[in-house]
Amino acid sequence: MSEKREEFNKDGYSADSIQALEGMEHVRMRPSMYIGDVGVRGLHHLVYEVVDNSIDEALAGHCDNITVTINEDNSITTEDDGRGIPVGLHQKEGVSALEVVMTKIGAGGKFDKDSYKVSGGLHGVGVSCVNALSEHLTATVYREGKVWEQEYERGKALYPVKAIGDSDKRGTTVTFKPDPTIFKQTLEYNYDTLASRMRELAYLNKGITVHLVDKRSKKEDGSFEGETFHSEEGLKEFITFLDATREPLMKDVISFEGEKNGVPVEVAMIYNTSYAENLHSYVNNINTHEGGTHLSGFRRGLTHTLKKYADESGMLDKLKFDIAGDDFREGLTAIISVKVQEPQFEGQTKTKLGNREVSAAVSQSVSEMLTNYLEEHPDDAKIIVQKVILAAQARHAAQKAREMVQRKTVMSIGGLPGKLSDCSEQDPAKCEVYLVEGDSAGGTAKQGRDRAFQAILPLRGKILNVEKAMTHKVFENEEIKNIFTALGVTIGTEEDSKALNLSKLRYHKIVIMCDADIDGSHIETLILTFFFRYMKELIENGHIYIATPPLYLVKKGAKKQYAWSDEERVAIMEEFGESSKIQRYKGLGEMNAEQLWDTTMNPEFRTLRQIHIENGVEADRVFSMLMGDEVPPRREFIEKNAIYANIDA
Ligand code: 0RA
Repeated sequence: MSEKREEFNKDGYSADSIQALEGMEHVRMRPSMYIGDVGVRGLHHLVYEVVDNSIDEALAGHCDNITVTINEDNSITTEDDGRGIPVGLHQKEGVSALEVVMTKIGAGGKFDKDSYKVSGGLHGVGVSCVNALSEHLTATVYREGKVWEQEYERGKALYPVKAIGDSDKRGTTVTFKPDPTIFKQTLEYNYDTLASRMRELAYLNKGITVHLVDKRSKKEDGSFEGETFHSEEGLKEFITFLDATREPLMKDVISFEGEKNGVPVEVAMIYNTSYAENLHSYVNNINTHEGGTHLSGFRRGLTHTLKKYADESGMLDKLKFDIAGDDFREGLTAIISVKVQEPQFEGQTKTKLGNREVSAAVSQSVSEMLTNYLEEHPDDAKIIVQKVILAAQARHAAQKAREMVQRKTVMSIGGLPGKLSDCSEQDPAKCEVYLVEGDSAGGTAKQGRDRAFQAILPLRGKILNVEKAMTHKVFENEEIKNIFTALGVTIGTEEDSKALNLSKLRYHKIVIMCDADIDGSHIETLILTFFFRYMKELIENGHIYIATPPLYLVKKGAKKQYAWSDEERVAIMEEFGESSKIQRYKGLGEMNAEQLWDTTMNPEFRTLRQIHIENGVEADRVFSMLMGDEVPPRREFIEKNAIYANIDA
């Protein structure tokens, strides 16, 4: 690299790289524009961004292994055995290609036109963005018999790339430590979050091996916690993993892959005995949870093919009902993964594919491949058609039940459930409703609340497990009807029987308040399952919260303090000294109205946990596992609880 040195000024930068720096400054000024947010999500996003580069290298056929290590200090190291980022002079920029990749926004792998580059994180911003947002980053490249290195601080190179040794290895290693002045909320990596993403990447890119190592936790034998993810069959195995606790209707997962009009399409699907539709779609390894053209293409191809097959089989001849699109997807779990060269992302969270051409490509691929499959597997074909007929029958029953709910909702005055104690405020943005476990706690909450803006809806004991119930049973259930009418939410339009209408939502905060024990957690999960399956948008729009009642009251004389955990209790007892008295709250019912207000309902002091969906695919799997047929390992879930975020609200 020595002959290039003259081109650097005294700080080691060429004129062009100064321009690049301005881009980097912009990333630091507006990080959310590049990585979504600077909270937990953004922090994890940094890892995905770096790993995506290695995945690209693997997709180009040059890399088999990727290792992600969470270091003891919560810095991250990613290693791959690819070709290594080039270290030679980049003609236009006048510095090494490595420095360009690391310090120029949007540089990516542009100088390698042959590579089939389709991955790239949610925002596709590249590793330079991670560099800009790291207090320190080291890039090490093994290439051409040498080890090359360059370090950076907050995106600025500390010295030109240098050779630091010899090696016959090939690959790229990046270690970065997120900048605490940017990530103010937390710097701590969550193992499970990274594990879900690495597992997902292994399923989406079959053949690649992804290792995850957590150096923060040592096992008894001295090795570190970690997992290795590898899938030979890709999406097919992903479906098996997702549906592990559902009962399949067929022996094998249906899977196919092909390419239409330059769009590679991969699909895997299975029908199970449940009533839920679980479609997950990906574009360039990104979960498009708002769907888009690839998903609508899949739906169209599926409906068209199955309908044609069913018509021709004569199985529909005696049917008195029409068959709707939904009916073809009841009990269906499917994953659609496409690779698009220039994806256009739309929607609120930029996770909806907009490219029009993809719709036809997917629909044609699915039609062709599924038609072949049905012809070759007549037994499976018959099972699917029977399931569709059952779904159509159930839908008609559900339609009737739903109309009942609607009718009640429309007449809003007098139509509200008798058990609802409404608030006086009319502006939904200022209103809250507490869904309270049990009538007695409901009574306490009613006394304790601020009736100006807090409404109370007591729910009787365990609400229906919607995961196991047919749709019409859900709409016939008293408690669930009450939730719909109290919230002012209606469901189903002419075109889409599952569309939610939230325009008349009566409360912007919906707070689930249950006992702080295992039963309470179970009820919480039942209610969350209901929202996840039937009113997902309420979760996505941030309307759903969980109240956190205290576990203990510690008293000494006139002094009293509440504790939400055993550690807190111990700390308070130490502070109060000997002879402090402890009351353990086994349920909401043991608190009086004033205590409930002080600890759990008063906006000034309470902590509400806002529910958000971190990973829709994983959330789907967890709900089906918890609430499906198999005895649920609920306790473990409640302790680990991956879908909650603790946020003050
Ligand atoms: C562009 C060209 C070449 C390699 C890469 C990019 C590359 C980038 C990353 C990022 C992480 N790991 C990576 N591995 C490789 C190689 C071009 C060549 O050798 O001909």
